[in-house]
Amino acid sequence: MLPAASFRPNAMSERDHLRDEAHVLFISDLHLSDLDSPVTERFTRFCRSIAGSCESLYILGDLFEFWVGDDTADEPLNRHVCAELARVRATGVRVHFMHGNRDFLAGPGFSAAAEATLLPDPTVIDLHGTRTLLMHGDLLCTDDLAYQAFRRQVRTPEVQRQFLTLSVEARKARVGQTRAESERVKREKSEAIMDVSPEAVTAAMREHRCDLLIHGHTHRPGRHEFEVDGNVRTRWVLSDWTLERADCLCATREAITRIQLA
Ligand code: LP5
Ligand code: MN
Repeated sequence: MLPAASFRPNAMSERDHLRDEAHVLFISDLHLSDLDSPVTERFTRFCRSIAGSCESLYILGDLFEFWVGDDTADEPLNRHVCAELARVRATGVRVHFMHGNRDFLAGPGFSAAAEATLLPDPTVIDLHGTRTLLMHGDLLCTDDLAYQAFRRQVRTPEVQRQFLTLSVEARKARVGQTRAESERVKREKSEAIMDVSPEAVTAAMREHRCDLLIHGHTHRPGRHEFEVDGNVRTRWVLSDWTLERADCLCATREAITRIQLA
């Protein structure tokens, strides 16, 4: 049984942590956008370092800066990322991918190219005996009403179908406009609104009967412990990957540890 609230300081080396077949790794928010960027290089090194050495890798969304359709799976960056994941899978590591708000159009074409299983958001897994709730995290930002309205709209099959009828170039232009508008609107939102709502966290953990939650999206890496209905619950927030920082969570049978990769 994994003690959900336990934390072990990062005393071992990154390599030691990654080399154990019972390890389960979690990453999110890499926002990969450029084949030649240092962040993509770090992702490549990460994939090669975990090959054959852990049980599973969970990618909890926003692996890509954006994914405008599976017909772009052959573009250089996308092809590289999918090939690296497929190589990881070929060494016996199960690769799971949950959509983020940037790459929710990754579908069967992505899944086949990366040999990754697509997970719904939310998903409950058995993590070494502990029921664990996995989410991208955006669904928990319930105070961000404008975003939740936007999310509902772009997650409808009809809107997606129409978007996918556009040329790849037109889709990218549309994403560029939406990104610019999103950045403009975000400047007017408070930090609190763009974080998860504690009530939404509690409700999700209650509904799914989980004492442990792992998510990304907010780019506010942390570990939060709180009590609900007399139980201690733990929420781990994954880090985004930038030039300055990147990490993964590593769950062994004994503990969950944050491994700094940058
Ligand atoms: O992404 P991040 O973390 O910076 O911000 C998010 C929320 N923003 C978004 C928008 C995405 O960044 C845009 C890119 C999506 C790519 C998807 C590809 C496929 C599209 C397919 C369409 C069918 O998710 C942001 C949150 C923030 O997280 C924190 O949680 O606040 O939410 C917003 O900014 C949304 C705005 O509040 C409302 C919507 C503005 C966009 C309006 C569209 C205008 C289009 C212009 C065209 C002329
Ligand atoms: Mn996100």
